[in-house]
Amino acid sequence: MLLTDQHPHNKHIMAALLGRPNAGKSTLINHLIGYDLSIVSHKPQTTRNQFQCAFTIDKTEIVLVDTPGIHSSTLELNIRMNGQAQFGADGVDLNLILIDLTESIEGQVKHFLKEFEGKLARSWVVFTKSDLVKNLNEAEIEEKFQQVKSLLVDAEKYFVVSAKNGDGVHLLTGDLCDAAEPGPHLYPDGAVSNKNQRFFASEYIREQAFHTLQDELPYELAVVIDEFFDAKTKGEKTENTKISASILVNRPSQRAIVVGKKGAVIKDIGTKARKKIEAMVGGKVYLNLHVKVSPKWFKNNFVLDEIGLPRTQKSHRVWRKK
Ligand SMILES: Nc1nc2c(ncn2[C@@H]2O[C@H](COP(=O)(O)OP(=O)(O)OP(=O)(O)O)[C@@H](O)[C@H]2O)c(=O)[nH]1
Ligand SMILES: [Mg+2]
Repeated sequence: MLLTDQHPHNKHIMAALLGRPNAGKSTLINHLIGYDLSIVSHKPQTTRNQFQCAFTIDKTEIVLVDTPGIHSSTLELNIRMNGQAQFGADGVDLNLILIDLTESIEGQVKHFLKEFEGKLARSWVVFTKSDLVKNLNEAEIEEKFQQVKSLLVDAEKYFVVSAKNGDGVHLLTGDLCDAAEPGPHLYPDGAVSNKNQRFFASEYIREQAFHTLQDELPYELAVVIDEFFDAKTKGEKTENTKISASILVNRPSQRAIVVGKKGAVIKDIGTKARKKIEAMVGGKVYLNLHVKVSPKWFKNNFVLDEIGLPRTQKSHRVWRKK
């Protein structure tokens, strides 16, 4: 569809969701678009790449940018993740600053401002996880907002939401629709993201690794898709989608944990990830997983580029493959 073929009353707004790790950015996006597109876990730093997710309400298209949570680290992987959050906020109409009501407000905003001081466009504050706070009253929330405003002076207004039970979410979407400007939709044909199925396949494998593996291991692990063959119909026979992926770990001992006894752990990760990928592609998937030791992959320029994390201005000098 050509942009000029669109309905003359179409409206559009793009907003970046920003905040500390675990603030609930990806969960809120999934709640709004109506299914589990973005990966979520109770561990911080789950999201590594920024990407867009689109949905429409009447003739208004709302494009939300999911971003990695802002955190302090000198590790190249983490520097690039913070860079992704900045990149995600670049050129948007609005920033939604997500603040977890169960954590210290000041701590969250101060950390966040270290990366974003002076770089933010228009911002609204979204207090999240309201279902976890008992007897929340308006005066308390107003006080918290004033606390935020003392650090983030341009914050225009606030919302209180729960992505778990949907409380307050309609007020946010209502105001997003009101703030949208007349203009063409970026995703007129119903696509939901600027990332492809190959990207989400790698995310769904990593998500299961995050859920299954303990301690620091998920942070020392990356997923690279080696081959992705779409399902093809030949005559009456539809072939399965075939995916080969490598799970990279830092040390040989980690490889043994990810593989598990007689391959039990990798099999479990693969089965769960395959089900989610099948739901995404709408057909059968043959998923082949390998675990590879790639020492210090999180400092390796080649690997970081491969997983969609380009260098930032704060990047270290990093290893290059000769
Ligand atoms: N009870 C409750 N839990 C929530 C809510 N929103 C998010 N969570 C939980 O909070 C944890 C973190 O959620 P995510 O959506 O992954 O947070 P995030 O901000 O995307 O985190 P990063 O990707 O690490 O930056 C998960 O365990 C979610 O289930 C909420 O409204 N209520
Ligand atoms: Mg996330």
